[in-house]
Amino acid sequence: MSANEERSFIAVKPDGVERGLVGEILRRFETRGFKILALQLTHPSEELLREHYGDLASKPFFPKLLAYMQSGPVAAFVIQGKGAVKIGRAMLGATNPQDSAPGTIRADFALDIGKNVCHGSDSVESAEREIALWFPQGVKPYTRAVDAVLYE
Ligand code: RTP
Repeated sequence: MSANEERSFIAVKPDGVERGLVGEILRRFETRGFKILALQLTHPSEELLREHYGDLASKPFFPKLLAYMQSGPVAAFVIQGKGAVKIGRAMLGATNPQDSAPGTIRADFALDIGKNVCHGSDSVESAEREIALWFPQGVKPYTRAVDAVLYE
């Protein structure tokens, strides 16, 4: 996979969907130059969420997190492009919106860590694991003429 083909899994959590932020969040990734590779509105099962957040199972906030993530649909999507994981995380902002830098999604749209609007993969390895988990049907690559203009 070339550097320009790096992928990240991004999700607008139920509070973000409820508040009508899906379009705004997608727009930020699209206008930055990322290719939207997959896109779906889904009601994640407890099983999927336990797998997704496996490393957090022992945390005291885990039951609250499961309930939050099942409180409504999640808009799940895959972005592709140079630096997708690192830039994706930077665009979301710090996990706790109280610490998120101005201009990031969480700083612009959230106040509380338990309602922080969005998720983004934290490494290339977790991105590939999360994409396989949320899109078991697979993600089909496609070419865009604009990439010839976007990258040097
Ligand atoms: P995410 O996976 O959602 O992108 O968040 P993250 O990597 O930045 O943060 P992580 O530590 O993996 O936490 C996952 C999600 O759990 C909720 N959380 N609540 N103290 C709390 O109440 C607390 N800590 C974390 C947040 O929704 C966080 O995004």
